[in-house]
Amino acid sequence: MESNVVVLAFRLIVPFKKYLSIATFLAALALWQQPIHAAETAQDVCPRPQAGSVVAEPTDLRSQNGVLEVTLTAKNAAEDGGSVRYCYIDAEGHEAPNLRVNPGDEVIIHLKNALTNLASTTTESPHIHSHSPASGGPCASGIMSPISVNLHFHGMTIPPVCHQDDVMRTSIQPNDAPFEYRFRVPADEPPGLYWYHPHIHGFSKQQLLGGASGALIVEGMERAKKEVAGLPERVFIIRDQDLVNPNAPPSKSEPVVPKFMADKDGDSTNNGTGFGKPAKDLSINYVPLPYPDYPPATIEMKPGERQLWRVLNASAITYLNLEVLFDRAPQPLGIVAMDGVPLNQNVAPGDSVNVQTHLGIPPGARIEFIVQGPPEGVNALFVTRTVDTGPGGENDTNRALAKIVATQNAPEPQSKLARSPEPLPPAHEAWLGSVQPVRVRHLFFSEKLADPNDPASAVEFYLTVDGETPKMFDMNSTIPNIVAEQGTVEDWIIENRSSELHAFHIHQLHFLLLEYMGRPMSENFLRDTVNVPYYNGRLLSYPSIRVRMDFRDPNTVGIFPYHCHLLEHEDKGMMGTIRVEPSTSQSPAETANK
Ligand SMILES: [Cu+2]
Repeated sequence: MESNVVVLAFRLIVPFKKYLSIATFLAALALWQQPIHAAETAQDVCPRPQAGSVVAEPTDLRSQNGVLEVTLTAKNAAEDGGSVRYCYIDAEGHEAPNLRVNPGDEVIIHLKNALTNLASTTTESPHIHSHSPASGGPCASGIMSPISVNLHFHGMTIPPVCHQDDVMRTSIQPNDAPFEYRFRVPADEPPGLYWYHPHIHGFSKQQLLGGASGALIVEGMERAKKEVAGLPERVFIIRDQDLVNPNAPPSKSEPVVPKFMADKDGDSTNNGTGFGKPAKDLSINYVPLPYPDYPPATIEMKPGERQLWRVLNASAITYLNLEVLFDRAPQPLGIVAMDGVPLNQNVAPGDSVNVQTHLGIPPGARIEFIVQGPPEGVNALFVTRTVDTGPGGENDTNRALAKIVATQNAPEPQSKLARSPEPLPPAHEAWLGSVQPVRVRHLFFSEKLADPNDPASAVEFYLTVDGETPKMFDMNSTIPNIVAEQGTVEDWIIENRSSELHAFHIHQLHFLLLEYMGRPMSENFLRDTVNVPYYNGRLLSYPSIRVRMDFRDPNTVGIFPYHCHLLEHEDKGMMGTIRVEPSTSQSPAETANK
């Protein structure tokens, strides 16, 4: 069955021509990220494992008596190649800890900004504003610089206000006092994998590439999916980063990419072959997987053991297409949740576990699935296959993430799901698919060269409400692009008029994918990030998706963004804002209570 979008979204479309280059922008960025000569190295500040290491689980920080209180410090340091590492460190020095909470818990995070300005003192850095009391403080300044920091709790239905999940104005500067985030996990937040990352517009890509991200887990998956009760669980965070060996030729074991498909800087734009130089290196729980040989990390499991794998694509721009291979044969993976939402919670009885052999995951998305470990002695790999991102997209190559080693001596995973869980109460809201939308909106992704006559000029990125003139998102704009009303649901049709993939994401809520490329979908789960296929120049209409947006939760009231989750695109303008106004009518439930 190809009806599942996990498969559909990545059906190969043969690229025809490539013409967009991001190299100019990358080079310009690198110019002011000059290495500093300080006693502390990047390895001291944000330590990272060696290539080939055993994949270690991030440290678990669990809520106690209904409260999770942690201190996170944002740090950075220049690497030799000119890239900058970023990390969030907890009070004990653990990098990117897993924040584990229960529905209804209170979360308190003291966020300290210990970022240093790594720009050369002789070069003026772009967009860096000095912080002064006049700027309004962390809740109002809106300062967006490479040394500003904040937190977005991706996927969580919590209010878009300062100290909770606002990213439009909230910005903490290096000299600010520790900033307090304090919010309550909604009692009905679906159990699953969410994540935290900085959302400093203009600098998101750079901070994510540097490694600033971590997992936020709402406990209780076993209460929604009895199939995972008692299973050991693993959290795998796939991040991307600048190439460690940017000038290396491809590995000799790879087929040669025909010259006409290679980009002028090597291979960093999509050549459609699955080989050649990728746009970015990947890492798994910070174990680097550097081009050109991609030495895999190591995952140890007991032979034949079943585990729940929770995989977060925390990449800034790299798509994943995950597979588990035993002696080169793809293995069945039992999907239980997407984007933090368990499958089939609200609809009529049906398949509870969706079995697939490959899993397409756009940047920002998460997938949780049951894996059975290999028997001892079998050559097993966890890989990502190439993704055709379109002629204008990045080259996301085939590569191994980890070899899976079956051994009786494998350590017990540090976290296990409860064996006899109490089932979750039934949802109190109607399934989104059965609610009548109050309106249909049309939006589109598009791109334009800043100078149409110069193919080397910068690319501008737009996400536009149909009927308006495309323009790059302006952080200073106070007029929302869309106004909606709490308590309603809307259908949005989102087109892609560009020659590369984009990943649509909206804060504060989940949506239901109704149509993909004009074909109706029957998904029994919700998403917060979805791939939008690219235009190949030959189709009679632009590729599109149709999603049902859910504004029923009172926590969606306020102003928040929607954007492309390829963060280079977001940083360069592919974003808009929505204002959800309080409901003007009483909900049927409120009326019934009177
Ligand atoms: Cu995009």
